[in-house]
Amino acid sequence: MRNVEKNGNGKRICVIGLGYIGLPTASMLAIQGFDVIGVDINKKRVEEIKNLSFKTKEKDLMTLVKGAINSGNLKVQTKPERADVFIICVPTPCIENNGKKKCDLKYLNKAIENIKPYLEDGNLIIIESTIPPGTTDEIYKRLSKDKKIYVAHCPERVLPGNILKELVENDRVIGGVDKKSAEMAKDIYETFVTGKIYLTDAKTAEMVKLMENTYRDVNIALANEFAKIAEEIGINVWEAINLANKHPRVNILKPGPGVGGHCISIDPWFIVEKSSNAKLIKTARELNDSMPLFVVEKIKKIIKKDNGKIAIFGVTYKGNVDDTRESPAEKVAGKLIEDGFEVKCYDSYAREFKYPLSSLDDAVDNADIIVVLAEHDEFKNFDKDDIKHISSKVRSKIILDTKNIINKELWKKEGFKVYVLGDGKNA
Ligand code: SAJ
Repeated sequence: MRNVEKNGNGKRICVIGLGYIGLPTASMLAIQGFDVIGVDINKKRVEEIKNLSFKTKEKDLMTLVKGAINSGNLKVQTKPERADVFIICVPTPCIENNGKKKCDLKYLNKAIENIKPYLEDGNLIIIESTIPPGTTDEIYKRLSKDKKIYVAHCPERVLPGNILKELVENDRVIGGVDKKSAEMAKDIYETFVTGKIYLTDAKTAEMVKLMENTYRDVNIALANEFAKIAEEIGINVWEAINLANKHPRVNILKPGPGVGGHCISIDPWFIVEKSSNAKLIKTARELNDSMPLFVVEKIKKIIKKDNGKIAIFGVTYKGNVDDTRESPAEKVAGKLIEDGFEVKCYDSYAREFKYPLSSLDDAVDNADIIVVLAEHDEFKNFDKDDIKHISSKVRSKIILDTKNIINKELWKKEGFKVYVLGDGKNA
């Protein structure tokens, strides 16, 4: 017997795609009392959710999913069912076609085809996946030929690593193909979102989402360009950014080995795809993509040789997550291997990586340099004994920190030469 509480009003919601957005959203709705069908075409994923054996570094996600399943309100399966609302949370990756990057809508289109047989008059479809401006209207045109349906775009905004808190607390933007669609979607989100909910049209909502991630990408590109300039003119970019940020209207983000993940490194291309005016956006994207090679050049300048062993610390796309998609570490490691270096990667957070992962001891054994590429707490918290142990294994006591996170004094005390990306030491 399903436990349908007041918020659910007996409504059935089918959530398509149980990834890092779909699963928490489906669980949250189930906890609110909606009758939720979570759908994923990946059988293994469905089984892992059912028996709570999926892996996650996301705080409290397991507890939420467990609560949703135990409430009896969340069913997970590989096929959709008839429902009042369909929420689509499938990936929309970037593909390259004739040298041009564009959004690949194949999973979204497949999801639409899969729900089509179950659609009934009065149903609402909400697209959470990130999409180029105009996509929601096109989907509406396609589907409204034979059914009276409502369609809205409600882009997800949560930060991996802090998903559950942001899912509830962040403001949301909902764009409808018409006013009624936007209002119907608001009724759903309002049951668990404590932030404000703003209504607009679908194309504006699509663009807002892309603008948010593009703003961050361009800001990081500026920080990365400053890091390159700092290396050239011989100043420390971290100190300079810190001082510039003391200005009340300046907030420069942090430089690093590049921008990874499946959002910020991809979404700006969906604007470039639609507009020939997107020149700054394209340049920023290319600049961020150039950072892994810049790191490789810095490594070579520091160790002053074209061979040897490199120990990479951290291969995920950012700190304290297990996701390695679009990770700058993949490009850094790939280029070093191509150039003839022996590369060993250590990361206790990563789930899987393109190159084999090693134990800490194997990674640092006889290494000519340690290169930190992700800001995991583990690397920040290495104590005197950890560093002493590492120090006893390496060939050369050199560390390059591309994230400016390690306890430099402790490493120096153990005899390490410490370099930071953008420190201007190789000017
Ligand atoms: N990074 C830097 N310097 C910085 C900040 C980040 O180099 O100062 C790098 C990170 O190391 C990482 C990449 O940028 O490689 C992206 O990390 P992130 O933490 O900035 O963002 P994501 O990709 O994890 O999540 C973003 C968020 N968007 C914004 O903050 C505007 C999140 O709210 C979105 O929901 C998410 O994209 C998404 O799914 O679109």
